[in-house]
Amino acid sequence: MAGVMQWLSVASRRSLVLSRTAEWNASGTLKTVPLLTRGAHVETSSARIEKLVPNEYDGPLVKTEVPGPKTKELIKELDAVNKNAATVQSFVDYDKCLGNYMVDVDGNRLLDTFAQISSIPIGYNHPAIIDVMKDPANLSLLVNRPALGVFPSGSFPSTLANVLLSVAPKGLSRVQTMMCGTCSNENAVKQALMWYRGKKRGGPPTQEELESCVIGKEPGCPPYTVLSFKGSFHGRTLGCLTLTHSKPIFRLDIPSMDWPYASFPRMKYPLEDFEAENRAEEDRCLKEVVEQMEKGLATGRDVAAMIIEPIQAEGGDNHASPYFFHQLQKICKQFGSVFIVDEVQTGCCTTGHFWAYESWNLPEAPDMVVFSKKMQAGGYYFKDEFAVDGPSRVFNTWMGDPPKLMLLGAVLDIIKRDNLITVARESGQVLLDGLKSLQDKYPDLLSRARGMGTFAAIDCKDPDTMGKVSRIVKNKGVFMGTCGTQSIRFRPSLVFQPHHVDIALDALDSTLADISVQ
Ligand code: PSZ
Repeated sequence: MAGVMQWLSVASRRSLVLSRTAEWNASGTLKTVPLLTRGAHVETSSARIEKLVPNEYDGPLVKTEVPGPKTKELIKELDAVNKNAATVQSFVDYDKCLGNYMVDVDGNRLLDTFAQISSIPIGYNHPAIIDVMKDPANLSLLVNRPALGVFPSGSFPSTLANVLLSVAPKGLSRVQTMMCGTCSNENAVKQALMWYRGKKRGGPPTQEELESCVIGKEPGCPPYTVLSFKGSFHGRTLGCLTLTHSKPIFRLDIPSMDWPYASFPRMKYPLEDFEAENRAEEDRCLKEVVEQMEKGLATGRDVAAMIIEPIQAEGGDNHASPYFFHQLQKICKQFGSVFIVDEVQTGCCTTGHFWAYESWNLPEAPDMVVFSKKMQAGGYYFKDEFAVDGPSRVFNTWMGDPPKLMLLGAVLDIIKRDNLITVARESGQVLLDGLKSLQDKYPDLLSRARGMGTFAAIDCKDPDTMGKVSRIVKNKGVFMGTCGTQSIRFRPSLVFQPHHVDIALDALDSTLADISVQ
């Protein structure tokens, strides 16, 4: 009964959100909110919904089993070429995708709450992005990819300043572009290590250092380390793998650096019922961090930097409180280490803040903030004092991709124009309320509903149930991601509105009902 009451209150709160949306846009047209699937059960909402992406579809449409026959055929074809196609979920007809809807080659139209592993900022084929690509004035930048370290275009400095620095974390006045999240982390960490060594050395490198470093020996290659956290994901290159501790598949068979790690808090939910336990859990983890820092100093293996995700994403959507991050920043300051925050997945508004770390209200920003995914361009912001101390210390052929910055410029305009941070907050609230109601309704199947903005997740009873949920819900027209060992996660784009949340929750509800009777 309690569950039903909560569900009703969610529904009424949801209609409040919708009617407010209608108020904002008097010219909004009446739209239906269909409840998907073969056989077409269609629900109609009386609310007037303004679609943030013009002409977006009204709902999912499932024509075949998902994955369908064409997708299965193409998986075989791809696998014959690369022998690595086992992860492919759908082949996509990108011409037909729009807004929150992904259309596959079998003609199935799925509401996409995963948005290409959390990397689509304003939906598929948003007109603002299409316009940038169609503009003939941008053509030469699109077809000539520069080696940015040596031959950038004349517009590059102003693009960095106007686009990337316009959303820079407060106090981080410098930015370095890169090509993906992993290589951004890799170079941010390298830059932090160089800074730390330079600070310790206090002058130019010695001849002995120059000679020893090229064969990977001390003193040129110092035994300094970077601390990371259990459950983390920072990328899959040789360097970043040492910092990644989520799943065996990432690290199996790869030699690794002997660098320290500490536990990341494992919070109990609902948070308000477990305040004391959760604080004790965070203190336990902080103690491990301090022990590692002290051990490093005592053994000459200084912890030069620490890297952490605001919410551990791949590792299972693990959250910690602002207190935890405040303490980490303090510890880094105390030990003279660089505090690096990996916002590759949390950045760009999805949590209801432009950068997730803003929710912690730190006395000052982290020393470095890494981005990619929804930002379209990869890279990292850093405080002036962490700048490289000479040419070619952070360098490669492309060092980024200027057209991605043009896209980001258009994305940021839309984020502002359509107030998408507020949309992420509102949709996030509806989503979390709905997940909590489902958890009350299916207590044997679901637990630990959690989220910040639309960056949300819920745990399934076991890994097998997670697999079932993701498979069945897809066949009801909604694509949902997974993370950790048994979580369903939501990573929609920023144009994911409350009426999309309704569709996703209805599909999840009906999926859980199916599983309950199995
Ligand atoms: O399996 C994989 O390699 C995956 S699945 C999702 C990711 C990687 N996420 C990428 C990611 C991230 O979530 C965080 C917090 N930091 C770094 C990365 C690496 O970014 P990419 O994949 O762009 O190199």
